[in-house]
Amino acid sequence: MKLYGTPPTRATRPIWLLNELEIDCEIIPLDIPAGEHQGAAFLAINPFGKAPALVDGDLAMAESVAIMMYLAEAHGGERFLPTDPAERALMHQWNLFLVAEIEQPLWRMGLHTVIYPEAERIAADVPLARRDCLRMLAPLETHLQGREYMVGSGLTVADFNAAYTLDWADEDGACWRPSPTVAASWSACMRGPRPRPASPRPLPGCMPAKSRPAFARTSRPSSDCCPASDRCPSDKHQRTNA
Ligand SMILES: N[C@@H](CCC(=O)N[C@@H](CS)C(=O)NCC(=O)O)C(=O)O
Repeated sequence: MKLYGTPPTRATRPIWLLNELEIDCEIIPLDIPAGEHQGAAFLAINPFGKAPALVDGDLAMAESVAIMMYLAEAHGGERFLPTDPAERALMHQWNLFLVAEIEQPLWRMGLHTVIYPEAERIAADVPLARRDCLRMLAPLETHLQGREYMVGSGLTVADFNAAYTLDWADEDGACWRPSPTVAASWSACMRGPRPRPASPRPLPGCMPAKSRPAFARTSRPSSDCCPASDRCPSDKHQRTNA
């Protein structure tokens, strides 16, 4: 089995699960700043031209959360998967919610602060994306009140996805800090036997590289919000990897 992509990209999601499930897999770095993900060799594996991608026998697939699900289902002995159909459905719901409703506005913030060429950035989209993200973080926080896990009574794929995505929100200028409830749920993942994979090198304009064992911070007042320019992902990388 081969997984293309390394932390801090979204490859972190499946790599974390590979580690937790102790699945033997070759991790193949992709030089995204050099455009390796757009080269013919990688496009033959993942026509989307993005990291991560997984190759397992005849299967070649993309999408970080879909890869996590495949790993848990095909190689994980049903670990991190609810057996109850209703709980499994809710795990899917939260996985899609995290990617569509939390990650997407975070990605918009990243695109329009550091990733797009400066001339193509739309500064006005950054506060809109931040607002959209905060609006969706609120029901997630409510959901976690009194719960240790996203779904049911144990860790599932959705918890690892949430820990990764919420760490990004915490890092990336959404002006959000995890409440103690979220922190408790999140730290269940971070405390797992296998720590979140750390970045081997900085990758400007992608993900926060920081790997932290636990979170105990409370929400900050909005007046404490930093301007996006002061909290861009690449800036974080510089500081994290310094
Ligand atoms: N929805 C995809 C997003 C993949 C994605 O955008 N990956 C980034 C790295 S974190 C990438 O390869 N970017 C290069 C590009 O967009 O050209 C997933 O979750 O796997």
